[in-house]
Amino acid sequence: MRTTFAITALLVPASAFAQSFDITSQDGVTIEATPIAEFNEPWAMTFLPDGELLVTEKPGNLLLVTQDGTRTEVSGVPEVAYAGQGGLGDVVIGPDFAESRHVYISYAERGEDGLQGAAVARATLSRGDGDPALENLEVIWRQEPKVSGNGHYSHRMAFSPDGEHLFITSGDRQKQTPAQDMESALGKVIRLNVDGSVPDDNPFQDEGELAQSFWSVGHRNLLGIAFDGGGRLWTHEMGPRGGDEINLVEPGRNYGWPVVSYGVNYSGADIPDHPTRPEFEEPEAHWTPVISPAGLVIYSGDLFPDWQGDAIIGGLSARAIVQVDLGEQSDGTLASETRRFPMDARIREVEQGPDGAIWALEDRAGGRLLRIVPAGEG
Ligand SMILES: [Ca+2]
Repeated sequence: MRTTFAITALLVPASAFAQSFDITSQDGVTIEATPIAEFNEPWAMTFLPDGELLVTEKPGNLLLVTQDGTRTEVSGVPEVAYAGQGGLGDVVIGPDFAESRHVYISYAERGEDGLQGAAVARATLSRGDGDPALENLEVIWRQEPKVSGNGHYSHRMAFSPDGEHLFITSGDRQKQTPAQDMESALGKVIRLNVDGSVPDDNPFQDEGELAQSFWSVGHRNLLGIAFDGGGRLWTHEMGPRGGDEINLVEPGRNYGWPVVSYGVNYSGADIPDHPTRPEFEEPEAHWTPVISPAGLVIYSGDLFPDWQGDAIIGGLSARAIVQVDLGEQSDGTLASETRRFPMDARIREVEQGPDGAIWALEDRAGGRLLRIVPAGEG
């Protein structure tokens, strides 16, 4: 009988379990989420032009997923350093994907002496007659220097709206002070040409070769980066104990970590707030207690017309989807949390689907892919 039960369970399609559920924000807005598929430590996703998704799993798997949850493994992923916060990271498609089929992945890689660092590779996503594969994979960026530990790689990616440049978040690797060091790529936002070469119009031209790849400095752990409809670049980053931030990122600016923060160190030692040091950029909004932001999309769809231009952020410790208005606020900043939806799970990643639905990935083993629409429209 046991065998029969097991076989029966395997034959039931995943969609049979896809019971939609409603989530209501504290201000009474209700959304409806439908589970589409489950993953093992999903980390990032992106949509292809045909509406299928690429989903990464931190242990090193890349999956091609249809909107009804059918998954196919994509071969050709390089070996990743899977430990702690490290492993396979982000996935984005190239601006010219329709012609080139270029896919960019980020991941943690091992170096010598047990040291590790983030890397970004570009490959061609082949379909052909067989299973999907990454081909002609080429590493186009390596986070320098490799260091010990396996936290704060960041390695999230976004392309500029004109398709000319790739932006990569490079976390401080929990080493803090390198974020202010122009001879270290840790704690920076990186700007490259789409082939990985360094543009000659980046802001730090006279501070050494490595610094020529920097767009902004003084960052901690940035798990979200996105351009808004007006071409402005936004990132969020995790503070230490308190002090999560959303920042409008402009070239050549210094965002202050670890000299200033609205948080305090895990040791309990205070860190001066931003206004004490006007040479550093103030975040547009900050959170204490933290939300642990992961994943960022600036909404532009029609399903939630009132949300156009808002930032949608996954919250790990907040176990929520956090909506942030990006516009002139009464306190002079450009961002303010509007509402949050309690998801009863750590949210690792958010995306906007082709029809304007919001898609979210829960964190950790068994993390579900959720399709989210206004309540009653599922
Ligand atoms: Ca994504």
